[in-house]
Amino acid sequence: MISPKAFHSAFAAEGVDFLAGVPDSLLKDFCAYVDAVLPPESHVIAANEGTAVGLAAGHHLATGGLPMVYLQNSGLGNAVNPLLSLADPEVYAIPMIVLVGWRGAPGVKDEPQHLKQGRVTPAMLEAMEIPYKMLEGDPKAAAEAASWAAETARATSAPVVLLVHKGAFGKAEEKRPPRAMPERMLAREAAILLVTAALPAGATIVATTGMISRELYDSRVALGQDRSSDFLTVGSMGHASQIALGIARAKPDAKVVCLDGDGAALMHLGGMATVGTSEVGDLLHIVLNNGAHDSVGGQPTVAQQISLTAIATACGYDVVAGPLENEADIRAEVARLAQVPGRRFLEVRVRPGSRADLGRPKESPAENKAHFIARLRG
Ligand SMILES: Cc1ncc(C[n+]2csc(CCOP(=O)(O)OP(=O)(O)O)c2C)c(N)n1
Repeated sequence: MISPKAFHSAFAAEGVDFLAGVPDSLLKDFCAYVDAVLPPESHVIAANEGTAVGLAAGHHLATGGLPMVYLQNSGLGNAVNPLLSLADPEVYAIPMIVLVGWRGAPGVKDEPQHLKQGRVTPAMLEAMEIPYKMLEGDPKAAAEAASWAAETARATSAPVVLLVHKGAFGKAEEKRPPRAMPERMLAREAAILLVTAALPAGATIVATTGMISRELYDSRVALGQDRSSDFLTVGSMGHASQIALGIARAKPDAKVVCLDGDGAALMHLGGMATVGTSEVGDLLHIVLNNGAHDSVGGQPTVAQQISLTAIATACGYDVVAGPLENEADIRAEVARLAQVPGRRFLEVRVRPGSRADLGRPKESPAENKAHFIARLRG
């Protein structure tokens, strides 16, 4: 396996002096290592993969340095635009090394949302005319790939990609110590249970990517509750609020709720401006803010350093509440917000972390969709 420390040192020796990216489960030990050892001036956890390319480009323009961008292949789509219209040699010709976690690589068992993206990732890179090499767990090959990537990026003044297989990285040699957290802070799953219990039965829930959807599903199974009003957004991180908005616009009589994550809300923050300025009668947007990308390793987001509620207010939501942490407050506020009309926003602060035995939905996305639309369209 590749040591995150040795891998980072190999790139540092090649002159890579700035990193930006969005965390990924396959890269989580590399992400955790760089998050622990690099000072804030040389590492940024970006809002989305496209903005990471922008940050890398700005760094190169200012310093001439060679930046690295890291991302999961799910986020390649977010990065395509600035890779092709900013960094591309036919536009501004910005050298950068792009480390891509290859979920859904052919032959590797993975979740449904990763299979197509995994299968087409090399073809996407070929179509984009970006040179790439694959990285498995061999440390010697990784060191050679670092030299190849740096030389090629500089020689062509363009992005190059390293496509990283599952299990390629060993454990992070250093990790940022866990954030101090009040003992009584709610777990996300407990908050989901409180919210669903306080909502009217049959409310239409659109849940975001990662553990929020998995915990919603598991809690329904454990309680023997109907799941046909839950849409589990297994992929397309950051789009749950817009899916909910699309439903609420088309179905004014439906009680529509978005269960969002802070990383997802930040990824496409502009969506809040669209919600806040849309003529929509009934949409409750709840962000479960744990200040982390918990689903892929717990790397921090900036969501607890900013005010999501101030953003919601400024975007024009009709009613804004929170941040709340306390059980009784959350129960009462969800029950109140469920009764008032308009675009409502609630921020709930929760602790990072999940149950070790958290399951995954047994239904496929197609089955989830079939049950969901049968109920929604009646
Ligand atoms: C476009 C895209 N980028 C990255 C990922 C990988 N990913 C899946 S869940 C997740 C973190 C979500 O964080 P947040 O919304 O805060 O929810 P939490 O996991 O903390 O509950 C990431 C980065 C993805 N699925 N899609």
